[in-house]
Amino acid sequence: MRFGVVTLFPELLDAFLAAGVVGRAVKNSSIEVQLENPRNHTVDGHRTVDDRPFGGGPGMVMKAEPLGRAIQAVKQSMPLAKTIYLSPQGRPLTQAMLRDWSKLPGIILVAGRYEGIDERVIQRHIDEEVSIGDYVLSGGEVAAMVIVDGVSRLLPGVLGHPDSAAEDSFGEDGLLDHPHYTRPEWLDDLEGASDATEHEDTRSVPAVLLSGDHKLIAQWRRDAAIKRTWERRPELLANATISVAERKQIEQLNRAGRDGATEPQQVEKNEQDH
Ligand code: 6GU
Repeated sequence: MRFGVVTLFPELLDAFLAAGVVGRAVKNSSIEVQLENPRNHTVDGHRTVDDRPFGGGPGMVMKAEPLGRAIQAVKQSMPLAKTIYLSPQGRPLTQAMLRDWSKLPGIILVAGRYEGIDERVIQRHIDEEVSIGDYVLSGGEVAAMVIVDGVSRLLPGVLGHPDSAAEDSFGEDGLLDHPHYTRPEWLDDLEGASDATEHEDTRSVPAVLLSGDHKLIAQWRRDAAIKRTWERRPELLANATISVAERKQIEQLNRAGRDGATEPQQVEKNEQDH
């Protein structure tokens, strides 16, 4: 898979492309990343990449010509790539989109800075505008890294274990992940540790995980994933792959949640922060 990233700050990606899962994917040529700086596509002495917005107002806008030339330079080396502009106005990113894109030969990611980019660049060069969430960042570079990471780890041979990507939270089944534990079996109280969990055992590991009974362990993990999704992201259950028996389990949780003393869940409307 080939990635192109068009950015005024290519150095922001250097450490990201050198470390961890993505770093390994670069080193073993599972992915190839071309960084292209619009600054290198200016023709004026000041190497100007931004200008004041027509119509007035605060902030600056990325100029069309250097940005357009940088995108074209990347397209030349990856003619079959999909070109994505990162902005809060875009379509919200999902795991399903990352899965689709992992089958493409190439992805060109255009990171804006300032108040935005000249709209004509979007009209001429962009296949899709994508947002990574309902908040505002100073530029698209972090979002570009999100996409490079999320797509790369879905490529064959990039993760160590072939099941690793399939067993993720938001894997094929659309559920959140179950909790994870490793050694030691018993964790002593630490000086200064939080007492916010006084009603929960934060020292031991659920006994079933030490039982060696793989069928029972798989069942516990499945239950835990469903319970967590129900508690934290109930709206995901509508599209999750769930058996009839598990649907009944969820209805049971809903009844207990309504009648019992547990926290009421919020399903109707998301909180707005203003
Ligand atoms: Cl993709 N870019 C920027 N600049 N801000 C964002 C975003 C993208 N997604 C959410 N906020």
